[in-house]
Amino acid sequence: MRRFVAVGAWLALTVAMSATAPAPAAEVVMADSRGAIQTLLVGEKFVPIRANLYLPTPGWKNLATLNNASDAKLAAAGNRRAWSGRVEAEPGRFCRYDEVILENPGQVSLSLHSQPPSGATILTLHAVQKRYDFDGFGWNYCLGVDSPVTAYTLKNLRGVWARSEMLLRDWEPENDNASASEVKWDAFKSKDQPGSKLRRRFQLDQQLRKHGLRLAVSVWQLPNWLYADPDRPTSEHGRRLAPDKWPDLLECVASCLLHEKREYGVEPDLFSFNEPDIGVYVRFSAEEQRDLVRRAGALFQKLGLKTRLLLGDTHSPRDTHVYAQTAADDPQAARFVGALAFHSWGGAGKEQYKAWADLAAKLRTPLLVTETGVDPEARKTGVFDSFSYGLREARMVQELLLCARTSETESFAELPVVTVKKGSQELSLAARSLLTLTTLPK
Ligand SMILES: [Ca+2]
Repeated sequence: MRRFVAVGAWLALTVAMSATAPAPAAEVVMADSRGAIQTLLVGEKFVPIRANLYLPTPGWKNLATLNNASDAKLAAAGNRRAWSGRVEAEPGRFCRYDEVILENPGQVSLSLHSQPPSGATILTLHAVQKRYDFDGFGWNYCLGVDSPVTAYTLKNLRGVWARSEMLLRDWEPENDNASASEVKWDAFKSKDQPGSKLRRRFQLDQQLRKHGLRLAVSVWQLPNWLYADPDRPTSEHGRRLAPDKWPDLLECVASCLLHEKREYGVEPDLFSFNEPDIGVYVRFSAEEQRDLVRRAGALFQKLGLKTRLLLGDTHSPRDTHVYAQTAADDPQAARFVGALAFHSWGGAGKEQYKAWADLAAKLRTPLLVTETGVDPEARKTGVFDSFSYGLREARMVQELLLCARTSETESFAELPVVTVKKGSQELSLAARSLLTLTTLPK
């Protein structure tokens, strides 16, 4: 799909002046030969200011900017400088741009416009062709749940799903007893104290339910005593469950779910381990995940829990469907799968997304994108707080919607087909039962 965005920007920078200061000289904008602004010189001080033009480009390479401009021309007269040129948004297709900077005492004005290549884009809504389903968006409440972001998003955003963390390290920091079949409830319940992180977690799940959200809970970390390598740092990836601790793990998870059901009236819809394919922070082989689905699914059913297994929940969308395939191919496991999921970090090709959609169709379950985003480190670096990152993320969501395909699950509501036509190219937006959970900043 060819995408162009016409970007217009106007910026006025006013520099505070003392009333007793002498008449100021004009401020000076430092820009390169193409018009990309580097700094602003105010008096004798340099103020680092960046202004640029960003164009979405196909695939996952960097966005085209003024740094890629060609045929740039500069015309200067008095306090006015004007640049014009063109930026290659994709091979052989150029956007024109015009930029004007006016420098006045105490104020600098900038205008920046681009024009997409000519040619009409036709959008047609086929309202009678109802073939696809899209459940909606959701949110991850796994990090910084006490931040204002949680309260704000619950109040202001309409979601369908939410994902929270199952805190097994807080639930069973030490083994309750030597038997995995006898739950020592007093030991467990004593961990659920007023003001504890664990209590807050259960209360948050209650809040999410009150907002009408369906709920998936995921385990990130185990208590150290359940790991095969209990002395390794908790932050390391790829740690494994001790082979003889399977019954203890299942007791730990099931008792946590039972406690939440009895004391808080909440039964999560789905349960998973976060990114088990690479072990953030518990690694399971594909066969081990199949066994987890079989064993946990059977135990939940025996205990009367409605919670089903979320299969996959992999760290990336690229060819990772193979990891989930093992459990999907096993009838004893597949019957306990409530949904299929991957994380979209780094993006994927159309065929790679389609492979996930095919697997979801085979399982006849919804396909969830339980973490949607471009860069998993963005919340640490703050890079998400930029125009270019926002564009990349918007494009990713669009591609997720495009590449997931027809739902064969008839019980779901359906959405109409939309066709986009530009020149000789035409494509249909096809969303099957798909959910994206945005990862909220900490
Ligand atoms: Ca135990």
